[in-house]
Amino acid sequence: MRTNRPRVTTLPLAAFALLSLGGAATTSAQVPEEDFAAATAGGAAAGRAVLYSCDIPTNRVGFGYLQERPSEEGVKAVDIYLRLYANTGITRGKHAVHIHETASCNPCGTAGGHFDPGPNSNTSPDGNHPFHAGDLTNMTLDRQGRGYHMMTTTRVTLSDGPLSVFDEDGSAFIIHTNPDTYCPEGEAAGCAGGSRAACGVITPYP
Ligand SMILES: [Cu+2]
Repeated sequence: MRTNRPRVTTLPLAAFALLSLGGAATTSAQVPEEDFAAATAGGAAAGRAVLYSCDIPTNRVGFGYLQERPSEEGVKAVDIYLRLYANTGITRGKHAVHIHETASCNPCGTAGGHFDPGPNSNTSPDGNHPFHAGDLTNMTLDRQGRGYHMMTTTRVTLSDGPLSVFDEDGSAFIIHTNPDTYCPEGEAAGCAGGSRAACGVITPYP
């Protein structure tokens, strides 16, 4: 299987800036990946993850960026951007995306359940879904298995605090094989996306 590693990446900040200006949602702003460091130099907490295939763990299949918006609020807004490359073996269509509870991808099962800190924590992947802190929205891949995904969550933080993804054992993104149904009937096997297709440990960035 081939791993596609393009030379340029799409800068999430640029895309969000376009959105906030009222422009059409677009991910066309192409800048070198390294420029993300400059864009986050303002001191906002940020994170990144390199995504690897769960079937062939040496295959890099994409990446993710996270950036917390500076604010004095106890609950923060975190912008998340994910990209999956073409031809990685991950199929077209919708795929569940979550933050899982442990910074481990070898194998993907070691990422554990869904990130859900707090006194009522319930990390069961198919139970307590979609109420976990780490539950995110589906991403859609095109015919070649390529996709971009942007979302904003207020369920987690990157800075210190009770909702931080950088807790004692860290956190990881998981892209699942199937779509997330958000489990409308309650706990049902596979309702949160089933088996794991890609995994990326989230690390502070830069
Ligand atoms: Cu998951």
